[in-house]
Formats: sequence, C-alpha cells, structure tokens
Amino acid sequence: MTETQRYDDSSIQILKGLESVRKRPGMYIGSTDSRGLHHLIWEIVDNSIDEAINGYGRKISITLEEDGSCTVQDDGRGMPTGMHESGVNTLQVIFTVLHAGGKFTSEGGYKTAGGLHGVGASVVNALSEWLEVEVAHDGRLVRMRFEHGDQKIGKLEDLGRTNRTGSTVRFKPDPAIFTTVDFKFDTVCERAREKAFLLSGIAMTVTDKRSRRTASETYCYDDGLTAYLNYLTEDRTPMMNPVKLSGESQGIKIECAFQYTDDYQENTYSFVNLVRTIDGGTHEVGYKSAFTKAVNDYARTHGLLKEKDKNLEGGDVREGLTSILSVSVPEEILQFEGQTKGKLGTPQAKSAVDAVVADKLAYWLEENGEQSVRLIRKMMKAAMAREAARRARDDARKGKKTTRNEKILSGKLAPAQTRDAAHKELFLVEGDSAGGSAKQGRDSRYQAILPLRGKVLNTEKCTMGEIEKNLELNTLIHAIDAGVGPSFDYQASNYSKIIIMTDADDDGSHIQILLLTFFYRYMRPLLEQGMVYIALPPLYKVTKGKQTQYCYTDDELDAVRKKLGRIEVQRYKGLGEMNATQLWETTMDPASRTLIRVGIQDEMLADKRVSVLMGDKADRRRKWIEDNISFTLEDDFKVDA
Ligand code: TSJ
Repeated sequence: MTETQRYDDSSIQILKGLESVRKRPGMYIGSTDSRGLHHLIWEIVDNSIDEAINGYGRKISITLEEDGSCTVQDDGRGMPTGMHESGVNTLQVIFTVLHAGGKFTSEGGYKTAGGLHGVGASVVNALSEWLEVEVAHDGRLVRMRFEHGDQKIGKLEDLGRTNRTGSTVRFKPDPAIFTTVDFKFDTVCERAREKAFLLSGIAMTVTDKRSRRTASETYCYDDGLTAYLNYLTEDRTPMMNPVKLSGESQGIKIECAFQYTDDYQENTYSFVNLVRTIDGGTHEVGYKSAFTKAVNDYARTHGLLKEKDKNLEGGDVREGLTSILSVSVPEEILQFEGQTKGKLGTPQAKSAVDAVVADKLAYWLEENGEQSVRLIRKMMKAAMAREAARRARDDARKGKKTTRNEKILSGKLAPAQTRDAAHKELFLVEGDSAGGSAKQGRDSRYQAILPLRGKVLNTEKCTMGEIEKNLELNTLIHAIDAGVGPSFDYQASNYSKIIIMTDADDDGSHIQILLLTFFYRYMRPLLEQGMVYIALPPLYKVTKGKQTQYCYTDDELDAVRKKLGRIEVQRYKGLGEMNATQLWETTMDPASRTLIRVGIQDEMLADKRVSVLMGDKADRRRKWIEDNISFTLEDDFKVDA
C-alpha cells in the first residue's frame, strides 16, 4: 500500500475537519448529556437498520464493552472498502467527511431518518476517543482505526480470510465532550426493543459486559406491531384484539395497528422510517382525520347516528384508543419540522395515510359489524360526556358555577388578588402548618396557596367518581378550574404555574409522585405545556456571626464550609420549621427561589411507568421494581430549570 504514508501525513488535516463537531457537539447530536451520549449508538445502529430494511442482514447486536466502548455489529453486505473517487479509501471518507453518509446508500431505498439530526458516522468518530471499523466482505476481513487524541488514521489492515459478511463499529465516547460516558443498559434495551417492534423479523441483541455477570437481551418479533401494541396495553384492560392495517400510496408505505382499552386516554405512537415522531406531523393528521371520517361514515350508514345528530368529534372517536402508526417515506420527499425535528412535514404523507387508513378501516368496520357497533356506542357516550362538560362550563361562565365553586374552595384555598392568570401561581403545600407559613409569607397579589392534608389519593387506581368525591383533588380541580380528564383545557387554567411544595423527605417525594400521577392522567396538557413545577426548599441554614445563608444541596454546604470555616448549621427537616419570612426568601420569592420544571420526556416510557408503578397490577409492579432497582424522577420527567 503505497498510499499509507500519505494517509498518515494528511491525517491531521483530515481530522481537523471534524473539529467543528467537537467545538459544537450540540449542533450535531442535540446535547452532550446522557441523551446525546446514547444518540451516538443510534447514529451507528441506524446504518445497520438501513441495511436490514433494504433486505441485507437480519441480526444487529449492540455490546457495551468493559472498557466503556460500544460495539455495533450487523450481518449485512459490509460497507464499501475500496478506493473512493476522491482518491482515498471509502471507509476513511465515511468516518472523516461530514455528511458523507448519503452517497453510500443504494439509490431508491428507504433510509431511516438517521436519528434526531441525521448526521452519521463521522460525527460519532469526531466525538470518540477512538473508533475501529471492521468489514467482512468478498471473503476478507479488513480493519481501520481512528484516534482522535493522537490525530491518527490507521491504514486499512487486512486481517485475513472470512466467509461471513457484515460491518462492525466499535467506538469509545470522549469523556472530554460528554458530561457522562456511562451507557445505560436499560435505556439501550428499551430503544432496541422499540426498533425490533417496528422491524418484524430482525433480531436486536443488547449485551452488557461491564458488570461481573454479562447481561444480554434479544428482541425479535414475527408480527412486531401487534407485539408492540400488546406491550403498550398490557397494563390496561383491552376491549378488543389488536387490529392491523397496511397499504401504500404515493410511494409512502403505511402500517398501523390499533386497539381500544377501557380507559379514556388517547395514545398515538407515530414513526417515520422507524424513528419516533414525538410531535406527530402530517402522517398523524392524516391518520386521525381518516379515523374520524371512517367511523362517522359507518355510524351514519348503519343508523347509529340519526340525521339530527352531530358528527362524532376526533376526541370522542379516539377516547381509549392506543395506536401505532409507522410510515416509510422515500428520502427525496422526507422533511422534518420543529425545534427537535420530531414532526413530519412531508405534505404527501397526510393524503397518503388518510387514503389508506380511511379505505382499510371502512372495510374493517364493515367486516366486524358487532365490534364496530359496540365501539361506536362507547364513542357516543364520550360525545355525550363532552357535551355535558361543555354545558357545565358555559353555565360557569354565566356565573352559575361560581357559588358552588366558592363553597368548595372556601376555607382551603388562599386565593391571589389578581385575575390575570398569566401571572398567577398556585402553590400546593404539604401540611397545614407549612400552608400557614406560606399564606403569611407569600406575595398575595399573584400567589395562591392550597394546603394539602395528608396523602393524596393514588389516581392511577381509582375511577373518575372517586376522584370527584376526594376532597383534596376536588379542591385542586376547582382551584385550577379548567376541567378534568378529556375536557381539560390548559388555556382556561386560573394559574400559569402550579408549584408543588413539599418537605425534602420520602413523604414529600411520595406526595410529589402522587400529584404528578394525577396531573399526568387527568391534566396532561399542564405537563406538556411545562406549567407544573416542583419547589426546591433549602436543606440547611448556615449561620456565621450575624450572617446567614441557605444551602440547597450537600455539595453547597460543603462549599460554604470550605469558604467560611467554622459555621453553625441547622438542618431543615420540613417546611414547617421555617417561618413565613424564611419560606418566602428561600422557596417562594421568584428572585431567589429554584424551581424544577416537570415535563414529559418520553410519552411512552412515562405512560408505562405511571401505569405499572401506580396501577393495580401489583405483580407487574413488583417485577418492574425488581428489574429496575431504583425509580428516579429524572428517568420519566425531564428536569429543565
Ligand atoms: F455508521 C457506519 F457507517 F459506521 C456503519 C455502517 C456502522 C455499522 C455498524 C454498519 C454500517 C453498515 C453499512 N452496515 N451495512 C452497511 N451497508 C453499506 O454500507 C452498503 C454496502 C453495499 C452497498 C451496495 O450498494 O452494494 C450499499 C451500502 C449502503
């Protein structure tokens, strides 16, 4: 290999091209936290998935190695290793030239969306201490190694004969880039399983070699969408068997599966080229409109809806419906929208999905008349409940409800003076004594206080009727005054911030989780809109001479100790130990307080965890806890600020 020398000389120059990625990693992989770290794996795995989608290979493995590196292997054709038109080896181009990826996919194939930003192998290389690629094809095994620290590109090594084909990439994330380089086995498994559900017949194996006993999981489904739906609804009570529909229109392939359960939420999990579209998009719009149309058509032609009756609305039709929608959009017309690129923009996807689903669903409804009638009766009940809720709200606007509302709230809620919801905050405070301090300490112009007595009801385990009878929750619902369940309207909320303020102990955490469960199930838009917060009270009060200050974490206390030397430390065991002024200064004053904003990071995971952890199937809960050692808020709920 005469070019070897030239590669080495030029490698510094070539790897410098990747410096821009190292300078602004966030632009390429979204973030440098745990999320960004795991993103590296999916950037690589997506290539193997593309290969499998195009019909080459059926096994993909991900191995978390003892040294902190990660290996991804497939049994596809093996990446090209010959000379690229630019005069260097193709492997080198793939791993050192930004956006080189596209040129190496076969024409006309479907390509995965390539993760959040669709960047590829060179970005993973740029953000790794080192990366090794091995390719088996044409009877030979070859290898190339890249070292970022030493700015080295190895020559293409020939490792001898082989009779298999496939690609292997092993990389070690650079700890200088990432805030953590600890891959999470469960996180990787969860995502690998999601991919396996969407890729019927392909086996995804995840292996963890870092612990003393190697752990390994393999996911492979013959009928992935049905398996996925069963997985999503296993903690609920289904009203029917899963239904699968599929078809193709305008070059877009559509597969969907749906099932009704006896609760009233609507869950749609949509994917484009196997990547989750968390914010929906044109394909989801088409799916929903087709569903509504087909159901109304059926209800009319079969006399379930009479001439004078109004059409069922989308929300009525989808009450209790869990759906998976997976579409394959050709690369030429693939476009994403939104800040996180989680929304499909391709206009053709709307009409294509609409056409296929309306047609296939109409057919299914006709073929399954008995089930169709039962489901439509349920939807009509939902419509009636919605109408009743609307009438109640209208009455309230005309003043009828206020008296009832006032009665429910009197003596419990300390309201704020302003009527301007955009600036109003509602504090949910654990215990009457802290509630008292909060009432005294607050800025009553815009802060309202609702003390909570005792434990909050676990809403995962009860019916709407029980919730309405529960004093605590009923008060909360009326204080926010924007409805509950499907009729909840966040824009009608009396407050722009709902702030949970509990003691920093186990009981306090439990109350937080119970309240979040309630919000998640019955006022989810509050979480989606980022209107729910957790207040962070201080853990310590530190005094030195006449000076006092507060510490919110143990690290902070250590730092103050180092700085000030001998200090007097008072540990706060609960909010009740602070007087009104202290509570205001430390926890309620917008100028000095710290709030944690609670959001939903991954709808499906959050939904599963809430239903498993808070639901009534104790055996599943026990198993989940056994499998997952610890339950942290951060795993389900994004913590922003
Ligand atoms: F990320 C990556 F590029 F490093 C990578 C690519 C990592 C891993 C683990 C696998 C792959 C990969 C690429 N697996 N399979 C392929 N396939 C090709 O590159 C390939 C091979 C032949 C042809 C052809 O048209 O003959 C086309 C392609 C895309």
